[in-house]
Amino acid sequence: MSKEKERRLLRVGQSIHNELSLLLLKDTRDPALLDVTITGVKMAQDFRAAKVFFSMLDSSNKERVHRSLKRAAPFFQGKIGQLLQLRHTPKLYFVFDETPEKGARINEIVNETMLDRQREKNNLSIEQFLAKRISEANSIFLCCHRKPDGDALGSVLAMKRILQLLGKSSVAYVPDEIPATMTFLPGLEDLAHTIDDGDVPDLTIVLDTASPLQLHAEVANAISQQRMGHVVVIDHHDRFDEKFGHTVVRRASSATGQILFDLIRELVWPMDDVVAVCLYAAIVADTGNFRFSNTTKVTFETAAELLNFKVSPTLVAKALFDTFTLSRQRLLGKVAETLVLLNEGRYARLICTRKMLADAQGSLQDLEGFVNIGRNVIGVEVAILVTEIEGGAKASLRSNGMCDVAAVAASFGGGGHKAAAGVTFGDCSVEEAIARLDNEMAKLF
Ligand SMILES: [Mn+2]
Repeated sequence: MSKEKERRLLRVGQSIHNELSLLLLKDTRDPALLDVTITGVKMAQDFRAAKVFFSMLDSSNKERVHRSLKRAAPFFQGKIGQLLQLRHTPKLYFVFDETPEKGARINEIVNETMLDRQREKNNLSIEQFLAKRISEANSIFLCCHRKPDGDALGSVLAMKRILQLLGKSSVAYVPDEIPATMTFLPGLEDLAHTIDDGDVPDLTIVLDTASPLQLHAEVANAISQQRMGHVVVIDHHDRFDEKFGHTVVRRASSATGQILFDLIRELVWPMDDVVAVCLYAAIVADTGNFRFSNTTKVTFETAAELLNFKVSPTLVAKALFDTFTLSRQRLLGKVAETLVLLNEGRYARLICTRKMLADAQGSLQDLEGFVNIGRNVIGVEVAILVTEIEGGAKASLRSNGMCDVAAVAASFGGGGHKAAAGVTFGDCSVEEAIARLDNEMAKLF
């Protein structure tokens, strides 16, 4: 076997090892699998099969655990296939690890997978541990990322209501101004806009937030100074590297609202019309009204369940997606008029000048989504919106998935994904920024 192939086998094996460890922590519902540790993965030479070695703190019920793992193997294979995007998803064969010294190493490995120590001692799942923390807490603080979107705000309001139904009062801190699109959400009047410095909560639940950098600074500071009690993070962003929160419920769900819905089921939390509206809004917001690629069968099943409560899909969709300020509508007309197609109609460009903004009495927030005016034209592969800002310009770049606009943004020091990126030009006129962007975009074809 070549050295290169040997390395690849090891690498794939290690990735499967990591992903399976996380899946066992986060995605498994089977209580028999709670204290299973993956101790090693050995790939077959053709990459089509993998032997997965497992061990347990208490090996007396290893037969039962082995059966559970075999049953769950197709589920794990499916997840591994999605996560690693291999040409062939290897078939997983679970093998009990007989090596005696492996037992002694288990605690070490368990720590590596970020298991909460206390939960480990009590042999609770993360979710059970969360329920225990909540029932023990006398004061609970809720928050989410700055400039909350529908998922963040809906999740905070749903969590506050669930706690209330559990007989727990809480402080939900959202000091941001709530956009008109979200004022229909129930419970906004109970949000806190200031933090009481003297109060140290027992428990803080951070929703829909991948990193403390996304929090309001006063909350992030209080957390880093350990003034927020035990910190729980409930989130769906794909950021496993972030060491943030004492207890982390992070799942690959469409929305944080979806995770809360699943937790309600798993932990038998109460639910009412208020919780249902908030969760429905959260899911609709993050799936773009069931249009984005994160929309799955589970999304629709969850929505159907939520419609058993007093929820109006029409009202929620109209509020979130068809509610605009007058200035935005005026700007829409002005910006649409600037649309030009270049490079045989494959590149669409839109402009918004400061004068247009001033004439419409609009703000930069009004421009959200305008780049799609260009991208949605038949035949267009990439679109940009160039916006004149004080002392420079900025641009949003979108592609239909075939061209990599992140590379274009990167060439000007910007960033983003293949299909959506952004860049800011300081010290440069809007005309100059356009010329430079046109030049770079032309290289894509
Ligand atoms: Mn979200």
